[in-house]
This record gives sequence, C-alpha cells and structure tokens, in this order.
Amino acid sequence: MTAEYKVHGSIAVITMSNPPVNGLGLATRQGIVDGLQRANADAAVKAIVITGAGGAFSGGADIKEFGTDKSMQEPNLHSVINAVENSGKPVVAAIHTVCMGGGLELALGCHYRVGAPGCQVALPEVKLGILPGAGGTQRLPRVVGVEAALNMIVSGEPVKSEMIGAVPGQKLFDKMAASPETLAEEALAFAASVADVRPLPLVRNLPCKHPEGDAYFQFARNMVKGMAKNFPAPAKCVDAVEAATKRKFADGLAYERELFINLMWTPESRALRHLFFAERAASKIPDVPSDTPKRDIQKVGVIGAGTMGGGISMNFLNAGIPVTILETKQEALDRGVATIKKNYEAQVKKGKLKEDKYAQRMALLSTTLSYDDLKDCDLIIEAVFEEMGVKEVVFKQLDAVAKPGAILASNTSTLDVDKIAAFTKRPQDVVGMHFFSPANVMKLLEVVRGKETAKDVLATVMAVAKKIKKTAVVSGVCDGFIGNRMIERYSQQAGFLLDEGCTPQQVDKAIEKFGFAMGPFRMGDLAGNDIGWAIRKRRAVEQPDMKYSKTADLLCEMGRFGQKTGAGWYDYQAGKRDAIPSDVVNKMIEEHRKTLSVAPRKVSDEEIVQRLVFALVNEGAKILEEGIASKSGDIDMVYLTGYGFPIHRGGPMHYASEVGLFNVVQAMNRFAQNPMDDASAWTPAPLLVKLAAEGKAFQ
Ligand code: 3H9
Repeated sequence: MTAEYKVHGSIAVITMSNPPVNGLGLATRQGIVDGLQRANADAAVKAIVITGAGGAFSGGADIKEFGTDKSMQEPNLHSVINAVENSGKPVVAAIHTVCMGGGLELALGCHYRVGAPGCQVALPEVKLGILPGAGGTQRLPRVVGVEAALNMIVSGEPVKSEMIGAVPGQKLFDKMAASPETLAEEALAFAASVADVRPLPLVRNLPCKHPEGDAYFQFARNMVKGMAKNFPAPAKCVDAVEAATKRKFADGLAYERELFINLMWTPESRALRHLFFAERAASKIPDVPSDTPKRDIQKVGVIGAGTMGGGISMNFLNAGIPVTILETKQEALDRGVATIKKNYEAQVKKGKLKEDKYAQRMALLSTTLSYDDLKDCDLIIEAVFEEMGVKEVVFKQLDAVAKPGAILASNTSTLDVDKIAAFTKRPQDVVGMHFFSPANVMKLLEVVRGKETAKDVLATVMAVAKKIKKTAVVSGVCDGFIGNRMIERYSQQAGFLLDEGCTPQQVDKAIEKFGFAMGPFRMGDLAGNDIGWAIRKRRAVEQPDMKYSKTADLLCEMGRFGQKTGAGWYDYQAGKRDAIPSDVVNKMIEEHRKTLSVAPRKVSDEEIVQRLVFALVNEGAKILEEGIASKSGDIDMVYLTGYGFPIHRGGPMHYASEVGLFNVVQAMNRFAQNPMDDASAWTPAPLLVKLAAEGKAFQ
C-alpha cells in the first residue's frame, strides 16, 4: 500500500504512504487515482483530503524511477493531477513538513490547499538539472505571482509555508492551520466547509501576467545566464514561466513537458541525479548498520594550532562543541588563536556572522600546552607535521592521557593509519579524519578506516561529520587514501604534458574549460608546490622506478613554491592572486625539454583533458577494486567536494561511464604507446577492463 484510503464522516482521506518522503512513484500515483475514483463513487463522501504519512506531504516524483519505464507509466503525474482537477467533489491538499517538486504540483492541482506552518515548500527540480514537469511552472506563478514563482523555480530553494501564507494576495494556501498537530483536523473541517461549493476553483483558470512582460524576462535571462554557467535548466525555467504568461494554459503545459523531457536526457541532469544519490549513499557504510550505537562527543581536542588545526577547530566551534587546542609553544597557540579570530572577524565584517555568535564561539575555545588537559575530551584530532616520527610521539602521549573510549583521530593526508594506530594500545579507537584546506570551508572529510577501527567509532565520526556539515566519505588505508592517491596520477600526467610541449597555462586552460575550478598548476601554486616536492622525495626512496617529469622539482629548486613565495608556475604581484604566465618558468621547461632531447609537439586540449581525467579514472578503478572505496559514487563525491571536479560532469567515475568505459580503455591503450609517458600507469585496471568488455558502467 502506498496510498491509504479512509473515510471520516463525509470526508475521504487519501494518505500517500511511501517512505521516506512519499515520493510519487507508480504505485503511489495509482493509489491516489484509485482513492479519487472510490471517493467519487461513494455517495456518502462529500469532499476529499489528500495528505502524506510520516515526515512529508511529498518530496515529489520518485527520483529512483527516473530513466526507468515506471516514470512514464500511466497513471503518470499529469494524469493524476488531471484526475484531481476533474474530481466532481472538492479535493483539499493538507500540506505539512515537506511539499516539493511533484508533491507541490499535485497540491497545485487540488481545488484547495491547507498548509501547516514549518513546511518546506519548493520546486527543487532545477537542482536535478530539470524543471518542474507536471505543471509547476504554469501553476505556481498563478498563485504566488510571476517573480516569486520564478525565484523559487530557478533557485530550487525551499520557502517556509508560513512566509508564503503571510503574503497578502497569495493563493497558494486557502488556509493556514494553527500548527502541524492540528492540520489533519483543520483540513477535515475545511473540506466539510467547501463540500457544496460549485463550480470548483482551479489554479489553471487564474490569470498570469507580469506588468513589464518582455523587459522582465530579458532581465531574468541575464541574471540566470551569469549563475547557471554549465547548466541548461535554469534558462529553460525562465522560458517555461514566460510561456505561462503568454500562452494558453494547455499550450504552456505542453511546452513545459517538452522542455522537461529534453532536460531529463541531458548529461548535466544525469550528473546531478547521480550526485543526489551519491551524496546520500556516501554516509552509509556497507557493514556498519545505521543503528550502530554512537559514542557521545561533548568535547573535542585538537593538536596543532597551525592552519589545519585552526580550521578544524572552527568546524566544531561553529557547531557549538567546545574545543581545546594543544601546542608545544605559547607563541604557536597565540598565533593560532589570532588566526581563528581573524577568520571570524572577517565573517562579522561581511555580515555573515553576528557579533554575539562570534563571542559564543570564542567562549567555547580553550588552549593548553599540556596533554593532561585533553583527558576529558571525547574526540582528539591530531593535525601536526606530516611525518611518522612526529605522529608516533603524539599518539603515544595521547594513549597515555586520553580517557577510555575517547576517539583518537589523525588528520594525516597520506600516512598509514594502521601504523599510527599501532603506536597506541587501543587501535580500535583510532581513525583518520582527513580534512581539506581551508578546513573550515571545504566540505570534504575523508574518514580513514584502519584495519582495527571499531564500527561504533566509524558510526560516531560519520555522525559528527554531519553535525559539522561535512560530506564524509570512508576510505580504506593506502598511500594518499582516495583523493591524494588519485591526484598523484593526475599530477604525473600534467608534468609529462609540460615535457612534451605544453605550457602550464595551456594545461590549466584546457582543464578549466572542461569545468575544473582550477588547473593543476594554478592549484599547485595555491596549495604550495613544496608539499608535492616532499612527497616526491619520499616516493623516490619507496618507489625509485616511478616515472615523473622533473620540472616540478626544478621549479622548487628555484624556490618557486607558489603564491606564498610570490612565484610558482606563475608569477604573482604582491598581495594579488592573479596567475601571470612566467617567462622564467617557460624557459626552464624549454631547457628541460632540451636535456631530454624532446622536440615539442602541439598537444590538443582534448588530449590534455583525457589524459588528466582518465589518469584519475584508472586509479579510481584500482581503488574500487581493492575495496579502498566501497562504491564509485564515493570516489565521485571526493572529487566533487574536495578537488574542484566540475559538478556538471558528475565526478570522474560517472564521467567515465558517460564517455563509455570501452572508449576510456581504448584511449588508455593509445596513451600507453607514447614513449614520453609512463606506460605502466596506463595499464587499465582489471575492473575497468571487465566492465568495458561487459558494456557496463561503474556502480
Ligand atoms: C519531480 O518532482 C519532477 C516533477 O516536477 C515532474 C514529474 C513528471 N524521490 O535528503 P535526505 C530519499 S523531481 C526518491 O537524506 P532530509 C533520499 O534518497 C523531484 N527518494 O533527508 C533518502 O533516501 P535514503 C523533486 C527521495 O530529511 C531519503 O529520502 N523533488 C526523494 O535531509 C532521505 O533524504 C526533489 O528534488 C525523491 N523525490 O531531506 C526533492 N527525496 O535514506 C529532493 C528524498 O535511502 N529531496 N528521497 O538515502 C530533498 O530535497 C530532501 O531529500 C528532502 C528530505 C528535503 C525531501
């Protein structure tokens, strides 16, 4: 049963019941139509209420059905709404908690709407790369006005029901219930009060005009152009709403349907739908049930008051969790606290943070030079220098002072968490929490699961991540975990491209045109080229055969560490971040090519993009195969939230599936023939070969 039918006196109540959010899947749609037929056939029924069970009126069309036959199967949402509009007896929507997408469109088809306060009302389809496809663009402007409707449709953002209900002249809600608790009763009373009204009011019959007509829509188009960038849907939303003001209702509806279907098949929409599910799936760990008991996290300790330690601390302060920062020297503590204050003050200045909130957050912060002061912390995160010897000292001290059951986390970005855990007598309590810089801004948190990490530690850290508003992705232990292990292959290709004839700006431009927030060389300058240098030096000992371009080492030998030294792959003017192509660097690259006896060749943008992205994909496939990531969506989330991979491409693994894994393997085989490249890096991962041969995509 996905829609229940009950009669209360003379009122029939159809309750959508399709957890978790009463998505309008086929069975629910059928249930509503059946309920309407029953109610219309029953002479004792005078009016009908449609509502939703549990925590939603309806979250809209069932997104899981998209791309399957079920989404189009009759009764489709249009037919359901037609059945509602054509009901001979009044239909009242009793709306609460969540009323979104197709759910709102269904409500707009009802003759009347009673709303509960606190309900999130939205047409969020644009966030899935589509537009409302069941009349939302035609009916919403008729009840809340063209501008308000277009704002909601183009942004997809929810608006609280009581805000809409309070706007004079709005026709979305015929009545606002006093509270969510009284909604059912008030909706029944309202339905009884309109039982005899004829003709029944229909939103489609309301007028729809904008006083400035063309000028307004031109303005809207210009606004949308700037913000929509790589996504076609927002501009189509404007077209559809404009049609509501210019065409007959039925024509507008048909036009909206056409736009909806076209958008549904765009790669951008597929990417956003993938992202929707990948984001939610990332928080689920296959062998850690969602009801795993969690440890209580009341107080957090952070070791290290540097850039990372400070940023990490701010996350917890922002969430109202007290933090004690430990350092070895008072000056370092003072510097760290001053940086935190500076960050908050900048937010206050921009009006993003209120003075009293700032004061509250700072009041939660304490500092210490003694490990003893961390003994009442429930979670202690180490953010000290990235060197195993240093981690050993820290974890041995933590083991000596931390209370039993405290979670001991390392912010290491590459080191072996199992080795770190072995410095303690409680490896089950040790986990990696790899934040990305700036840690108070970046969404991504890699949660590194050691071989002995306890399940309740993982469950707790995932819950904490949600509390501090991070997208947490679980990674197994390997060098660099998911993100940095893959980026090394990407950087390796970027270096080879310089050796073969590219300039840093050509490589950056090509990949930025593909949609990356920043190319590898601008990124290196921002993060600090010395970080990669240190890793390469370590690698040179561990994997002496690994082939890579020496240009990055030569750059560092010139002291060009990036923005922090005013020079890196690019030149920088004092106090500015604009990357200016550098003659010195280009000369260094040319000279290096001469030492390799390489005649530079013209490399196409397509080759640049494929080599950089497919290098990520191949390593991603190995990570998946080894079980370091449990699903390909997790790898995509890491790249979308931590590495500036273009959202409209859906992440490297999704993008590869879109290109076709067979084509990806073919390209890799081609690249392996290039004598300047590292052929071993292009041996396709067995999983990739298998899926390509089977004509499948990454799961
Ligand atoms: C549409 O309506 C098209 C029409 O215009 C035209 C049709 C012809 N379907 O976010 P949460 C699942 S397009 C299926 O963690 P919250 C979600 O996957 C649709 N499943 O919870 C998750 O499952 P799981 C327009 C859905 O409380 C669970 O619900 N509507 C849907 O933080 C909990 O989700 C939207 O775009 C759905 N429509 O937030 C609404 N919605 O537990 C998108 C959710 O297995 N949804 N699920 O991981 C949201 O914005 C939020 O989920 C919502 C709840 C605010 C509803």
